[in-house]
Amino acid sequence: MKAVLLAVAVLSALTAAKPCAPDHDELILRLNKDLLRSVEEPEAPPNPSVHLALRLSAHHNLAMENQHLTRLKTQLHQNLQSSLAAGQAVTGQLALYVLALRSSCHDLTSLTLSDGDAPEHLLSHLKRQLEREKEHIALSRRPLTTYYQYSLGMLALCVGGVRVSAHVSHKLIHAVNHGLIKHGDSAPIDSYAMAALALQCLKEAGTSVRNEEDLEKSLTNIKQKLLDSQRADGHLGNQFSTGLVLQALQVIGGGELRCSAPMEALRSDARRGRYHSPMALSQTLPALQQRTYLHLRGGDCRNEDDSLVLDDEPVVEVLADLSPVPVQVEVLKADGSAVEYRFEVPSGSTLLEVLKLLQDHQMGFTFETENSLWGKFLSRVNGEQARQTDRRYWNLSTDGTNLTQGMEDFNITANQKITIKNTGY
Ligand code: B12
Repeated sequence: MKAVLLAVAVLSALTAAKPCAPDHDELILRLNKDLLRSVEEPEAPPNPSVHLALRLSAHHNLAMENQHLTRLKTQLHQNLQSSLAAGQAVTGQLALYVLALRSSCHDLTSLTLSDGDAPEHLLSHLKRQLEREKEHIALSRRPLTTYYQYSLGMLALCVGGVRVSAHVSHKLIHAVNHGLIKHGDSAPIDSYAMAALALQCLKEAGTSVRNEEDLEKSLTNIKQKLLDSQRADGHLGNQFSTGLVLQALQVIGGGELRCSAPMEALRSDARRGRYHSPMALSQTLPALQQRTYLHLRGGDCRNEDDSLVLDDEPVVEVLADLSPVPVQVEVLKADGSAVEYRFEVPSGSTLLEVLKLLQDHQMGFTFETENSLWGKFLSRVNGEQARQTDRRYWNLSTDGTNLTQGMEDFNITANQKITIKNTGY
């Protein structure tokens, strides 16, 4: 009997230790280095989401992470200061900044911002931003920004050790339980994931909410939505939401995830080099390492590994196929008027390059972009601005399918019709 028990114990120990993917550690190391390399780019503004992911990782380059922190405390800090002074809503960016500082165990009370009055701590500003968002929800059933940013704000307060008011949390719980979280046509899976992280943080911190049962119900509802979002290829939502959704499932109890189909989908994307934008990497790497934003609550930044070094990037010679491909670009304005352009572009061009070529061809097409953490966001086309303040944006689709990447990342490789449509959300 003893021998049988021993055999079972040895077998289960072996199964537990067996990695589900033999290249798992190698993949993580590669992604970690790619992410670290992105902060070396002199032109790229410091990115709090990237900082968070670097800090949540098991391997570090402490000197480079410190330099990046300094850049966040100067450049991002100044940007936030200007936006606040101009009265803009900065909930999401301020929240990510707070989380980034927390991830480096920076004293949150040592930094202040001013919106015109006396300087105040970051967390006080964040509380005020959330109050404004909450009042906006009460008036128009929508936050000033989005529920994604609202949740990020709650998460950052919670991780920063500040109590989130029951009025503020109630608005998110209510929105989840009544299906009020929407962004245009796309299923707001990323937003549900962020809401789960925020609400679970409150639950774990023992923060009082208006109704405990409603909180539990909202977490159950989100869990069901996240599980239902699994596609045949393993992704939860799409390839860019899977990382955040895995983080959320990890904290709200989504079962064994290490060897799950969604985790394998992430690894498979990573192997094929599909996460090259720093933002995409930053939202994928923590999930691959089974680390979540809630781990920031307990981190003390002591005895950290400092072994991550950047080796010279291998020079990969890409024999580009620059043969021309025909492309159609259709612009649909808010009043329903349509204009179409047909021309040829070198195969592999990004949508941004296509639009630049079109603008240079002087066919009457013009466009402008705004910078964001995800890169260039198309904001104005043929003189018409799709304003986020009016809840409109230029939606991008190809042959009737919504793009899952922006203009800097999407490549044209075949004869395609791109539609740019002024859309409400
Ligand atoms: C809310 C949201 C939107 C809203 C933003 C409006 C608003 N007032 O917030 C709307 C509906 C406009 C939108 C549009 C698009 N989005 Co969007 N969006 C998000 C979401 C859920 C949250 C972004 C956020 O608030 N971040 C927090 C704040 C603090 O960061 P921020 O950088 O300051 O946020 C701004 C930018 O993120 C920008 N933005 C939003 N989406 C996108 C997409 C791209 C490519 C760029 C460059 C910028 C951008 O709007 C935010 C507010 O100003 C993310 C989910 C995620 N995982 O990040 C997807 C996400 C970023 N979006 C995505 C996509 C694909 C798009 C579209 C290209 C969809 C389409 N087919 O048209 C368009 C952008 C088209 C364009 N004109 O360039 C993808 C990007 C994937 C990738 N690899 O690039 C994500 C990750 C969703 C997903 N899982 O697929 N989006």
